[in-house]
Amino acid sequence: MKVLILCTLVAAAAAWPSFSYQNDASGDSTAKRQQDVNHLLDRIYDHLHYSDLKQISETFSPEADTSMYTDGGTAAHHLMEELNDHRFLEQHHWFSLFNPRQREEALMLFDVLMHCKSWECFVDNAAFFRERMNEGEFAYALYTAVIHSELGQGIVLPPLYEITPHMFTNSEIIHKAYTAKMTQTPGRFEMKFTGTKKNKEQRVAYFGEDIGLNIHHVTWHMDFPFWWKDSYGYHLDRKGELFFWAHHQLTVRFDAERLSNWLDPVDELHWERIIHEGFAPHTSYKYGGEFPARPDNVHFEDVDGVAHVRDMIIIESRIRDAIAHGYVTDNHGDNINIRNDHGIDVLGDIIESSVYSPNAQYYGALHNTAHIMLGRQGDPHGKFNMPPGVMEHFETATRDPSFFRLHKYMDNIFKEHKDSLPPYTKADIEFTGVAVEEVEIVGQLNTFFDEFEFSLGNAVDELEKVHDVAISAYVHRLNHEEFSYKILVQNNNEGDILATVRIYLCPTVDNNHIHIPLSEGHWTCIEMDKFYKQLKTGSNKIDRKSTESSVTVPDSLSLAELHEKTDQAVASGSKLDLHEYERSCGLPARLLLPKGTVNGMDFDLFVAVTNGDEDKVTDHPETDEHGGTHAQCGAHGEKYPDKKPMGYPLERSIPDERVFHDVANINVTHVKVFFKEEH
Ligand code: CUO
Repeated sequence: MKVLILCTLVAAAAAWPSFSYQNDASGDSTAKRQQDVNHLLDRIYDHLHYSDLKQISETFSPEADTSMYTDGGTAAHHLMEELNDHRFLEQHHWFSLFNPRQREEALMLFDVLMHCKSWECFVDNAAFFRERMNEGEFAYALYTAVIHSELGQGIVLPPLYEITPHMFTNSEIIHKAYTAKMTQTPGRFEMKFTGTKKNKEQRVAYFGEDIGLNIHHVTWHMDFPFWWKDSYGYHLDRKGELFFWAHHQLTVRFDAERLSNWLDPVDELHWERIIHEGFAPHTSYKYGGEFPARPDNVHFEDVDGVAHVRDMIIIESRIRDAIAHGYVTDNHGDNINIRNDHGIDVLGDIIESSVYSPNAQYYGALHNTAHIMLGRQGDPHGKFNMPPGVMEHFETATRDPSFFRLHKYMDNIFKEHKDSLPPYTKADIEFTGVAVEEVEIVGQLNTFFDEFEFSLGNAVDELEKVHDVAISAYVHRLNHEEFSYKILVQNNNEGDILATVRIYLCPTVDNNHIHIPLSEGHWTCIEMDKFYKQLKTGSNKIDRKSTESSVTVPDSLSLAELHEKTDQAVASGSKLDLHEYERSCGLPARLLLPKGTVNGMDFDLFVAVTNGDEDKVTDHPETDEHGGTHAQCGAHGEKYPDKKPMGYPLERSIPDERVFHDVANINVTHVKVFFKEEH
């Protein structure tokens, strides 16, 4: 069995793309490719506005020259058959990735784009099918193909909240935008968080409804799609573990926001108990009406055509059984040992479930099915012909408090597995000769709400005789002052050594002001940063800025900025380098700190400096950027740049926290996070 796994890994590694050029095979510059993508996505619900693309869409024939594809035109032929048979979902209709047929259609186009040898083929097919396919399917296929095709290297995808604003904006604001357009009156509208103060959950709506967080979440699922097959070109390294870790971090962040707002941690979902929180989304589809609401305290209902509640309980117990046994059974009847570092990756694939699941027949798709079950509780038998719920779209799911209940539930299953592994010993976590002597925060851990504006230009329809007017929404977003860490490390070894520095922020006091010991609190720590550092002999001072965190990404460029920079580069023939914006997956940098409280919320800053030579996967780990957001989003097309389990060394049970206090290479410093009402 071991030999077989190794062979598979070697084969997958050989297929990884190089992702290393500025121009594609046909010589198209990054600027031109970026401009094509900007134009393809511009006013997505309307016909193409740019004459070159418009002409392509009218004259191009996807099957005329099959030598432009790496599969001899098989995918294009398949898609054309569906088109000619009039089987496509109509335009001006909602699209949900969880709808199997709609997903299949979007992936047929994705498949065509992934098989293009040149950018010309890519853009010709995109223009052709944009005019003929459902807009949501088209946008999904284009986004994922730009992310995963080598031809998309260097292209920045515009923020989805400006391409499909309905999925990110309250219905009230969208109505105001229409009025502004029809009355030709420019408008700038304040978007408030959903609900009223009568609902305690509204206190933390700023987190689940943060448009940057929504982008991180939806893009994570595009970077690591559950439908991904390695035949698309390469293997997504540690996808199952990343599913666990990225969502574990969303869960602990949400709980830290709750603590900041005098709320208890979120409780887990339970199939046989009521769903406590209802949700009224106040959000509408562009086409398809209002997102359905769910009242408080409903019992889980079977959902016609999806699953019985009983199925979910059975699947859960099969997974828990596997954890208790320490192995899963694959679809050939062979056992895969999960009581090791790799087990979490297998479990992630099983629980989501993704195509990587070794036995989806037996272990089902607990997470994906749960999203649909929760999305449909307002109309479980389809009596009212309601469109899918917010839980059935990754861009809207975190708005619903049941999202965090669901993910707490799955997080606890992952914890059951992590608790089944032996705790780390002193020898495991020690870094001989290395001591972290002091950790200091330079600056203040101060948070505040900022005001952010984004365009609603794409929310309203295009009309020939009605001119565009400036329409935007502004929202309040959690932000923080920039700070940096000063870490003094003594290296008593002879010569330079490579270190991995991991920084976590762990709440230390619960909502009743009871101290949380590390034996419990280790599971609630927020990952702040992870990086490699070469240590010279003697004393070392590490200065690391909050903005350098490998967990976060900077604010996206607006659509207008993206158009402007691109058009300038194309017009002047200059190089377009937007690489710092290339990854949209990653927590927005301004969300790095939880809100905290006015009087200061207590945390332990946990800094572990361990042996980097044991962790590295490349020769120059200190200078490799790995896309800058690798901690929870991996590195595109590359191995995850850290061999240790995600969450190391805090992810296993800690029955005796003295093990951590006894090693010199781990430092715990008490800090407070202050929320500034006036900033
Ligand atoms: Cu991200 Cu449930 O996995 O939404």
